[in-house]
Amino acid sequence: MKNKRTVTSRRKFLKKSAINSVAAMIGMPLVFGRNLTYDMLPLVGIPGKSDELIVLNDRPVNAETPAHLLNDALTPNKLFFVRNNGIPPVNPDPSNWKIEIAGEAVRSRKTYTLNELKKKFQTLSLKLVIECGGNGRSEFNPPAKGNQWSTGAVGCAKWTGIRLADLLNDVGLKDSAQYLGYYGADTHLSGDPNKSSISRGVPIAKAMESESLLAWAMNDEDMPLMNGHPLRLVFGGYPASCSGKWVNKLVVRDKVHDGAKMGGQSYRVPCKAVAPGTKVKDEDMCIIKNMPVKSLITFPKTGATIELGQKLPINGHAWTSAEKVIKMEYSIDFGMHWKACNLEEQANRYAWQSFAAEIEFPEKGYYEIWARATDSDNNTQPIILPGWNPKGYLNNACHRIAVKVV
Ligand SMILES: Nc1nc2c(c(=O)[nH]1)N[C@H]1C(S)=C(S)[C@@H](COP(=O)(O)O)O[C@H]1N2
Ligand SMILES: [Mo]
Repeated sequence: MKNKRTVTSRRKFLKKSAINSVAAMIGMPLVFGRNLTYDMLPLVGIPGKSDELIVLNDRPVNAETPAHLLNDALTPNKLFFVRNNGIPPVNPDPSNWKIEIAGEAVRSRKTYTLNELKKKFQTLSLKLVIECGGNGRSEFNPPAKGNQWSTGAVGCAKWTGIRLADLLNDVGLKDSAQYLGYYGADTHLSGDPNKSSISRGVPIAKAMESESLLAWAMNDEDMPLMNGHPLRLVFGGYPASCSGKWVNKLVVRDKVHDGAKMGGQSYRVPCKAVAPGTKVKDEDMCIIKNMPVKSLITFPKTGATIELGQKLPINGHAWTSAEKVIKMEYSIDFGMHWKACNLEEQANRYAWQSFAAEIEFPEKGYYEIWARATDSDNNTQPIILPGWNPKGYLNNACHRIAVKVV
């Protein structure tokens, strides 16, 4: 009992400003809002998000996009998936936002306001895919613990911000710089202010790539709170866990960053392939770097019915961490024969490329459409689950949908 009371008293009740901002979101007064704590935000759905997202967890919020809602060339903000490890900041203020650059490999620490970033550095926009390393986890057998993402922990948005390299060059790095780590303003699920929910990062070479961004806008709008408003990192081609949200501190390290979820089994896979179900020691696990080539059929929705003699148009997107996707194919006979799709040119590196095809079916019956992408490194998607790993990362198996021809 005593214990319980201490826990309760540590919970933070909503401040007036937060009550007002939630009320603004819902569009009506939150009458007993003062009785709510920060970890009990109202059940009105995920702020800024469509209720068509599939919610896998509400504490922390994790929601994915059904494949047929990813059909747009750029994923609309309200449909972009959400993967939180902790509790997002409430009502972060862009006009007061600061980011500190520290760590043992900077010449000297510096702090910038968001407004300074906007004024001082060149602004650019890039179309970049971010995909959670655990996307596709639900297909693992034996199953892997964690959010059971099917195919929808991925999206491609137009992100606007500055090059991370411009900022790091302005700060000045020592030769010893090896890794970039981030910290965000979200809080740990326990409420303990000294713990971060996640603090990952990327090797310094990735941080300095010209597509690595610190972004404040998404598809020409303010970024939704759930996607890191007002400032986040965006690293296409790497697991999205590297793309820190609500970032208020970056550290340039002279070794691999050792923040929360960098070690142990998190975002790491066996350095050498293991048999399904194998327990792997932490020291035999390696950090995930580049994400594999992948694609998704976004039209039609699985289960579609068409009449014999009609041509079925299909659409989707393909992406890779290699230079680009060079070939997209589909099969309607369970992988015995493959035909080419039309594949769009890439807007910029790490943007997804849309594909299309028109399919004719030989007779009435049940079909599956399988799709597979091949990238410029000559990697092709496998038909079944590739390399099983304990936490269920990096499933880039072909996407398949069902079609009935009547
Ligand atoms: N500060 C912070 N950054 C974060 C996370 C988080 O929980 N907190 N989740 C990471 C993970 S695991 C993923 S997959 C992506 C998800 O980005 P999204 O929610 O904008 O889709 O954000 C990453 N950045
Ligand atoms: Mo993730």
